Amino acid sequence: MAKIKKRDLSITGSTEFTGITLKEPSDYAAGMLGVKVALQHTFKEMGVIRSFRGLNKMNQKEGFDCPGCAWPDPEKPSAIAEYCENGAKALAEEATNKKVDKNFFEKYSVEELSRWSDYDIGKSGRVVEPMILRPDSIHYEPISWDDAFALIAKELRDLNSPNEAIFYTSGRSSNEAAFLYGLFARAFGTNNMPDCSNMCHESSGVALSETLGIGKGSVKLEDFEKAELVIVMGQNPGTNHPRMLTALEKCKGNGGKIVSINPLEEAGLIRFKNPQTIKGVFTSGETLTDVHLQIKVNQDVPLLKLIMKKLAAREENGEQVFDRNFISGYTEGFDELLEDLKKYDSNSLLAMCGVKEEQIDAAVDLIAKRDRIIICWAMGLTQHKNGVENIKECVNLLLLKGSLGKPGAGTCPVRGHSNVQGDRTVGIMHYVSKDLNAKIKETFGFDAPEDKGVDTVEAIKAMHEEKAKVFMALGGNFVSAVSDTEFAAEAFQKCSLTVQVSTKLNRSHLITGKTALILPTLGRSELDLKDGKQRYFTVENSMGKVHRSKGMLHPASENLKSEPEIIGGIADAYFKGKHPVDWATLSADYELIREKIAVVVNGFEDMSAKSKGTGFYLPNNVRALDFSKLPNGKAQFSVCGLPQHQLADDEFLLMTIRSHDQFNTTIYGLNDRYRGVNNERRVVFMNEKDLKKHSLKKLDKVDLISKYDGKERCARSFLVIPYNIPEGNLAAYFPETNVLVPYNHYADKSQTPISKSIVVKVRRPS
Ligand SMILES: Nc1nc2c(c(=O)[nH]1)N[C@H]1C(S)=C(S)[C@@H](COP(=O)(O)OP(=O)(O)OC[C@H]3O[C@@H](n4cnc5c(=O)[nH]c(N)nc54)[C@H](O)[C@@H]3O)O[C@H]1N2
Ligand SMILES: Nc1nc2c(c(=O)[nH]1)N[C@H]1C(S)=C(S)[C@@H](COP(=O)(O)OP(=O)(O)OC[C@H]3O[C@@H](n4cnc5c(=O)[nH]c(N)nc54)[C@H](O)[C@@H]3O)O[C@H]1N2
Ligand SMILES: [Mo]
Repeated sequence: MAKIKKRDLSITGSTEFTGITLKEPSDYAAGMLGVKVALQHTFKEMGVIRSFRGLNKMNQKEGFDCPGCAWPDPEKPSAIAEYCENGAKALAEEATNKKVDKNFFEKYSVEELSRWSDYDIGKSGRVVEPMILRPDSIHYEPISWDDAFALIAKELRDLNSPNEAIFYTSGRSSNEAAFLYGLFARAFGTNNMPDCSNMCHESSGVALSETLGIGKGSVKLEDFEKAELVIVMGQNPGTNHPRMLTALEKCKGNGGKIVSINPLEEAGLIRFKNPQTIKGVFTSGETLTDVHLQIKVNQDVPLLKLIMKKLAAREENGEQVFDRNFISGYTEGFDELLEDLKKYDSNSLLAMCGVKEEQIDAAVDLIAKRDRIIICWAMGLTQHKNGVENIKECVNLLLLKGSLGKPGAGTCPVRGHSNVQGDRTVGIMHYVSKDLNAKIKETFGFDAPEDKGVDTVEAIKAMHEEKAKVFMALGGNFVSAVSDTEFAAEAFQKCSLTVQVSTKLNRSHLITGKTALILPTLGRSELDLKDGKQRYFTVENSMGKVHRSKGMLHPASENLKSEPEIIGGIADAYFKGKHPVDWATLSADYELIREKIAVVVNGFEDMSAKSKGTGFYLPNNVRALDFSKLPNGKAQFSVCGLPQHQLADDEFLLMTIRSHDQFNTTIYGLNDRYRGVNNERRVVFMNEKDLKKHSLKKLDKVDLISKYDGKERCARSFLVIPYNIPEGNLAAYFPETNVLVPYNHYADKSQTPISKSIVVKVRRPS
């Protein structure tokens, strides 16, 4: 193969249009069309028999956990199907029959592949053997597992300090794999453990820890049946958590109400046609949202302040709106909150959020008269400069109403990846936990490092400054998922080694360090056999419940290893038997890993037995109304400021969102069915008035430009779509728009990128 000096890569792939057609946006989610689309995807990728074998076991007891989102399974899973359209697509993507092998890489160079779109890269199939990209080559070639482990061990040994290595995790790993990975990083000597939740619910974790003493939500699935009111903020459940619609439907069926707060009128929040009910199949389905507040992007704090002012005014007029007993018994900071609210002028708040006052009054009326209230939220709240305060303001409202620690009430940050919460619980974090370190010392006999590691933002910076040289990822697609694609790609390419433990091919295999390894692993749905016996993993869902997941489909190749085996292989090659942990034995025996988790991590005692059936809940102090870890033993009200955006007349706030046909950077297809867009991802949704103002017509071609700290960034070639979105706001899909997000602009305290409020201009290409 030809010697090369520099790989000539395309950092962002193809920007070609794919042939758009437009329809009216849908006013309902799911229905029989959803079932049809789900089966189309699985049949195409997996064939008919394998599709039904897989789908029948997904989210069932003794089956495997859906590799999609983290929404919990009901106590009694449906006998017909406990999965949604997008879960079926996630399975199709993982269990595809297509293979990426040595012939594939002989045929295509990394240079050539880098010019493909993310869709085409992903559709090439499952990686079936370990591959290496050597410094002098533009083609991956096979490598044996042992040689791959030895190479990683050597690179790690050559570092000047353990902090020159970074160990990233995406939220699909099991508890067992994540625990082992965290243990290895600490044994190696670093807390450099960024993870996808840094870009996701970190803002929720910070806000909830500071106000309620636990970085997780407090509701259980059954609370949706008991809730009188569910407020859904900054979340698109119809696409990203479709099984949540069943919970919302039950809430409505029991007389509950739903308020949605979103700049878009998402189909899933309007109406749900449950394909498993007669009503869903033969009628127009269940209307979900009672009041929709079409808020301007990032104006949730002004809206919540206005709602709380209106509630306080009712209370002053003698109506009993606040839960005074709860406030005096369990909280601190109530008077300061009320004092602060007085400083704001209601009309200015109203103008900021851009919602009609009658609608806000309708929501206030629903809130005033109810106390079993759940607030759900996702990326629409977390990915802003004030992401942490957005969530603290939600907590304020729940505290005023006493809507915590009782049935049908509480916080519900709706998690993303299927085990992102579990990975954090069992030790994937870049900060230091003294308790965890002490338990590790006691159990494994080594000292875990005591200096804070890097999160995703700091990881990019460290690689760019060449302070970190080895990057390893347990799943995910770091280059495409993080902000500032071009900067991140430069950072990656400065590394001496990048290692990806992956199922499918993605851009982080093409934009790489000088040497790159792809270590192919078993997916969730696949049979994991050891000495002829079927093994299982455990995962934690969005509501803190841990349960088993047991794959059963024939693996994509005989040459795959499970994640714990890969981690164990690297650790064993690195330590060569000179470490208190017997890595080879531990990584081969998941039961032994579970025994260790049970002693190291709080709440996992006896986990093997307890994880059977529907599993067990981890401890949650909010459910028990125990705030003893917080100042004065009380839940904390917070005084939050207003979001600050000084936009010029020709500037917009852009939110980067998911289409109905993707899982983060994995592109299932090119349609966004509910929003009426077919066969195209390079689109930007814009208000009709803004089109006129900028003399634009439907489907005009534009570039999107952001400028931060004097640096201009450009995302090329988008088609303008007139859409029901507030004036001054835009929406477009990620990861295509990640080139626009400056890596060094993020939420205060949580460092979550500002992916939902990027200041941009729209420019006609010259
Ligand atoms: N099928 C599928 N399922 C997924 C994923 C996927 O990509 N595909 N991803 C998984 C992951 S990792 C995650 S984190 C979740 C993401 O789940 P979501 O957070 O639902 O995903 P987004 O598409 O980012 O949608 C954000 C929503 O917030 C709204 N929004 C944006 N800005 C604001 C704002 O300022 N205020 C308010 N009130 N609303 C706003 C948008 O209009 C949109 O409806 O889904 C998980 N599940
Ligand atoms: N602009 C913008 N950027 C965003 C967001 C946004 O809303 N806007 N959202 C952010 C959010 S919420 C998140 S969570 C991140 C997601 O960031 P990541 O988690 O890093 O990205 P994914 O696209 O979910 O990763 C997909 C890859 O994971 C690998 N994979 C899949 N299953 C498995 C498995 O079982 N094991 C292993 N080892 N690998 C597997 C496959 O190779 C696949 O290509 O992106 C963030 N980036
Ligand atoms: Mo996420």
